[in-house]
Amino acid sequence: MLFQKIMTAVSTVVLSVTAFAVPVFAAGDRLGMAVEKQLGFQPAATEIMEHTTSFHNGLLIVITLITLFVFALLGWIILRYNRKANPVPSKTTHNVLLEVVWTILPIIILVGIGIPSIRLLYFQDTIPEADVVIKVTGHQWYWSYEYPDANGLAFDAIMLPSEYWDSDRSADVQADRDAAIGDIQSMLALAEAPEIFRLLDTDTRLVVPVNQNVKLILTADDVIHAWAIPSFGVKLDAVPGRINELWFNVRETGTYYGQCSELCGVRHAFMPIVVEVVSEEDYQAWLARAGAFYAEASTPSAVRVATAANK
Ligand SMILES: [Cu+2]
Repeated sequence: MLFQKIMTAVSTVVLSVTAFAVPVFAAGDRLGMAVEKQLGFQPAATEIMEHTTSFHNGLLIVITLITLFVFALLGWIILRYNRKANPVPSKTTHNVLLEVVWTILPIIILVGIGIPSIRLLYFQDTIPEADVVIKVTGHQWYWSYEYPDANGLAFDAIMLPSEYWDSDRSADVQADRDAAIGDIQSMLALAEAPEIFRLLDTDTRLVVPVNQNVKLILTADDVIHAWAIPSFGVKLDAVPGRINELWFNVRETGTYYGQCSELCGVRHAFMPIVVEVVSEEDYQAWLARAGAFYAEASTPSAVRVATAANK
């Protein structure tokens, strides 16, 4: 029968699409960034993202079943009750049982979705005891970071210019590019020069220790920005004159990328976020190096004045 053939075809298509979307894809050896031909989310680097991914996958099954059910009902009505197949229509207007079922069933489904959803929201929103606190400020169009517990260590993170990737770049640009890579390498004490990515890499990186609770205090100094790292499962607005908080605890060392996620002006797309997650020893060593390296360069003037007044 034609109807059955159509339904089989449709369910095959929907199910195969779902089957592709459900697994958490391993992104090869590269953590924390989108990869070519990726389907679904980036691999989860925190417990928050792990819960978010499995909640998403569960919901996908629910909405697929509902869609198939509604589609089947539509098909059934179109084929079984068209004018040719059913020339004398029924005059029925009410069916108490049916009406009770189609009210109660959606309520049960919504409550079933709502409970894990609210549980996840609270898990994200409840900030645990923080091991590291960092203040993040959004600007048009870059991010700046302050480590209040590290003698006012503060620096800006500005996107590396796209011309670094031009195939016909001049010797000057190449020299700048090499210097930028060299700075990242020496700040992080990497054995090899890091690979850099156009529109994603910044001149400095936010550095945090692995397996520790990191709390970010977010604000902005001009318009609303949003600080987001997909593989951490965090995305929060940075609002001028307000303080927002988020937390994450990353399980694996590596480089993780994100971008400003609130339309904030013409260069909104050009204020990426790079987080380097390192071991506790590397973190302490970085703090010592960064303290000296960034001290004069970018300590906010208010901190410099306060420090000078205390001397
Ligand atoms: Cu922004």
